[in-house]
Amino acid sequence: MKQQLTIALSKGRIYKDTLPLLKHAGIEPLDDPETSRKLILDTNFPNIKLIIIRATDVPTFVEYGAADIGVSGKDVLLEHGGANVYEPLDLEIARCKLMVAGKPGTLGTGRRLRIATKFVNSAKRYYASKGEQVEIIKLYGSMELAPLVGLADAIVDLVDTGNTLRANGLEPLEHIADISSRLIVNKASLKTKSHEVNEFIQHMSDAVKLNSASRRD
Ligand code: PRT
Ligand code: MG
Repeated sequence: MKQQLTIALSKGRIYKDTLPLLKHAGIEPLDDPETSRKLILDTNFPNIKLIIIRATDVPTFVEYGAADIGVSGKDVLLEHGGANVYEPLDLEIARCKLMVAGKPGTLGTGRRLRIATKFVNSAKRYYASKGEQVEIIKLYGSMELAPLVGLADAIVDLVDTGNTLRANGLEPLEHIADISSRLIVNKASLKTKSHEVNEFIQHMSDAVKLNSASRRD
């Protein structure tokens, strides 16, 4: 008898990029979270379920064992701080960069900067590591607006193509971290469901290798 596995995913780019990896492991959800309102999705494996939650909640569900496994952006893990979970695999999906961005010429004025971000902990850590005093303002979205309306001098945000910054007359100023999504695993599940969990990690690891090989072609 196979043990139950619950896998936590967020809608949007993480779901979209995780789906082909799951498919390589032979796992296919029986519903589409983008159109269905269901929060628990059955798969073609009776012992595997997907739960669909906010990206920032994934480490919490996995830490408390409400999900055995999750897929979480490194930005979320860094910001969450020491989520007590294993992080066995870089899935190399949903890649982007955590950056400081602002209007051209924002930096180097010697003035104490005001930084708007939803990544408060990561921003604090970054400026502390540089020994730079800044004032941080917590926002929950639309960070790009802050420098345009004088709320902040610069922002700390995720950048992928840079289109969002450009469209708002901003540019990347400093690189903080490369980001990709990670597989995270509940510590107890790794022991009590070790066969199922390790088999899943192995399948995903094979799928990542295939994915990166096909990117190089
Ligand atoms: O949207 P919601 O509030 O529900 O949650 P979320 O924003 O955490 O989720 P989602 O699905 O938007 O992002 C999930 C994960 O995808 C993030 O945690 C990152 O690890 C990863 N990821 C990869 C990104 C991006 N690329 C990205 N470009 N997350 C967000 N963006 C945003 C960025 O914040 C900015 O607004 O896209 C915009 C910039 O994109 P470019 O291409 O214009 O540079
Ligand atoms: Mg978003």
